[in-house]
Amino acid sequence: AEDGYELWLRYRPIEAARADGYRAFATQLLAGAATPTQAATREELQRGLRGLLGAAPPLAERVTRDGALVVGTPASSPTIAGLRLDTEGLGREGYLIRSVVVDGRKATVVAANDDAGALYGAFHFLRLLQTRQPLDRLDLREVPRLKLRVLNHWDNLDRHVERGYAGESIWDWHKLPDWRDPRYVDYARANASIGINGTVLNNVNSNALILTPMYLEKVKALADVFRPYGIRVYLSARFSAPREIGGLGTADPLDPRVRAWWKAKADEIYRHVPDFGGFLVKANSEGQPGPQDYGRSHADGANMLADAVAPHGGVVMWRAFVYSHETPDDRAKQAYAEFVPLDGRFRPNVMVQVKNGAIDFQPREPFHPLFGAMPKTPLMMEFQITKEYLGFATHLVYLGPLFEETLRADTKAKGEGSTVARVIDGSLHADTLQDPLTGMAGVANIGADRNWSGSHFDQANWYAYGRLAWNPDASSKAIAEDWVRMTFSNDPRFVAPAVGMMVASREAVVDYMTPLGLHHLMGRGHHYGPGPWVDGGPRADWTSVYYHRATREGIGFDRSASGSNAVAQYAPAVAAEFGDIARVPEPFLLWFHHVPWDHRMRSGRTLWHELVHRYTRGVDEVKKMRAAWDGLAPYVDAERHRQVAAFLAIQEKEAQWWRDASLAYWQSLNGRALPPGYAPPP
Ligand code: GCW
Repeated sequence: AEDGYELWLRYRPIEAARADGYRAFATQLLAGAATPTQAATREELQRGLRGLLGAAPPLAERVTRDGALVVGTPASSPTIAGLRLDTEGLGREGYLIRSVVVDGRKATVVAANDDAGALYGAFHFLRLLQTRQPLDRLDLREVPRLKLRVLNHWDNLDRHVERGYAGESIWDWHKLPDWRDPRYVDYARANASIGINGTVLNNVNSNALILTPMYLEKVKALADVFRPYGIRVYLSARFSAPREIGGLGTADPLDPRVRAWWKAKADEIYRHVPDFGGFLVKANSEGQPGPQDYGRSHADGANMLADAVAPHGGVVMWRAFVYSHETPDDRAKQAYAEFVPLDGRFRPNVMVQVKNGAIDFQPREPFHPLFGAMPKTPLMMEFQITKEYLGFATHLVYLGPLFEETLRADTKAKGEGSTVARVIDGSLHADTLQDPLTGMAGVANIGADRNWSGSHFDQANWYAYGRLAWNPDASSKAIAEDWVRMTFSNDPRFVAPAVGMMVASREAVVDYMTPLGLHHLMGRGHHYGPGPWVDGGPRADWTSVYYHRATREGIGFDRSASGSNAVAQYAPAVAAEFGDIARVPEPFLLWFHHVPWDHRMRSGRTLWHELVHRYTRGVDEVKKMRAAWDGLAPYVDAERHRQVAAFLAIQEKEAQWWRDASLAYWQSLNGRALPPGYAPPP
């Protein structure tokens, strides 16, 4: 059935007219199987080529025909050793793909320094066929720009995934360690195919049970499945674990008993999982325990854990997503206020993991002010792949443009061109940080649904995340095109419209949910559907009115010098731009300013008219997406076509709901009519 289980690794037969051309590049396969990673690589190539070309090429020890495919490392392959390729600078994970001549025969070589690189190169070679690229004259060289490319699973150990919209968790803890669901292998293959090399198994709102012997057996079983695919396992550590499962009366990071407990715990984990990656920690945020409970800093907490894993080569990913209702100031300012004073105080095996924006995974946020502001601390990007605030699994929203927009944003921390991508890849602060850890985390959208992600198009968000973690300067549009070709069809009549839908979908959701810098106006708690009227309750920053501040006169959060002055957390050139109502980019207008309804926009419309226009434009865009998808029926199997179409119908209905409910609420405050031409539907 076309249920989406195979993701982008479908390997369906290449159309007959072109298949022979490709067969000429896979007449023999030279690939070892001396290690588990080599075996996995060879198996993937055989599976892929069998599917794409009808038969896997015969295995060979030497190149004896034109069209051989040679995969491996100088150590695993005498043929590759003989080619004396320049593999310097490729590291463990980089690779070359080259058209070469071996003993007078034409061949394609996928070469790396290490098995992991060869595995990634093999997936890349398959992708060239899957996307119908020419294979003559190949000269590709790929090295990942970030060292740690990890998924964060918000798994609660009971099959429930916090903010998961794709069914239950794929981690079947109850049946582990003895039953290893074959799906774990497919999960590892999919991740390896896009270069993901780490996975944090459990929720950042962590349950200390994961650190008990019973669970460590299960963690070990998963790590054993993932290891051949170059994927390391990490765990979210609950800061109060020494009290909860360690029998200590305290979790104070400076208490020697606490330090000894974590050291022993780390040693125990490494006995189960010798290549354990390390810990992810959410501390002193949203009620989670942390070092501040003992008057200690984030650095004290992170460094204690870092010291425990350092002898084993482990790392600590310490989250900067901190906010607490005790802080009366603008919530957007808290992370910067707590972390910038700690710059330079973290151990080298600590990374501070920063969400893309300062609030919380909104459809659009300006880049987080911490990027560029901690030149002595490695900062890791945290994106949310699961669409908590973007319509869950039913709304088609391709997140590639969102990720790309953040990565390309210019922090101007060291003048023009100081992009967020250059902060996280370490190049911007090379003078203050030598060979730092680098990385990106993505909050996974994966669950036990047959299609993994809750919808077919949400698979693209997992895919794009991986590709951008490998190369943060990649084009989200080009990635969408690869994904469409691999997942659906190479027919140009399908590719261009499908990519067009995806690329337009992000701006559409911004328009129909939170245009012009509005944010956090979703229903309380579940975050689904409009709730700009949400007020009252336990804390101010769980209301919508806190964020939009709309009155009869105007709307928006004044974060300029006359307001919370959050703009001052950016580099001066950026602060000057964001803080000036005349210069702020309009997509961030109401993020940074409280603006009268009659404010004149660049379009010539008043702010009120512009808002109405944008909400309406968002709905219209979804209508266009629906129409485009209807026209694509001839190129897609009925099963997937039908589900996408049904979800788009939901999205259109709900885009209209967002628009109508939001506008009606704003009208209840400003008493204004809808401009002519924007009347509500009968
Ligand atoms: O996005 C918010 C979510 C919480 C989440 C928190 C966080 C894991 O609403 O569900 O908790 O952020 O990132 O820690």
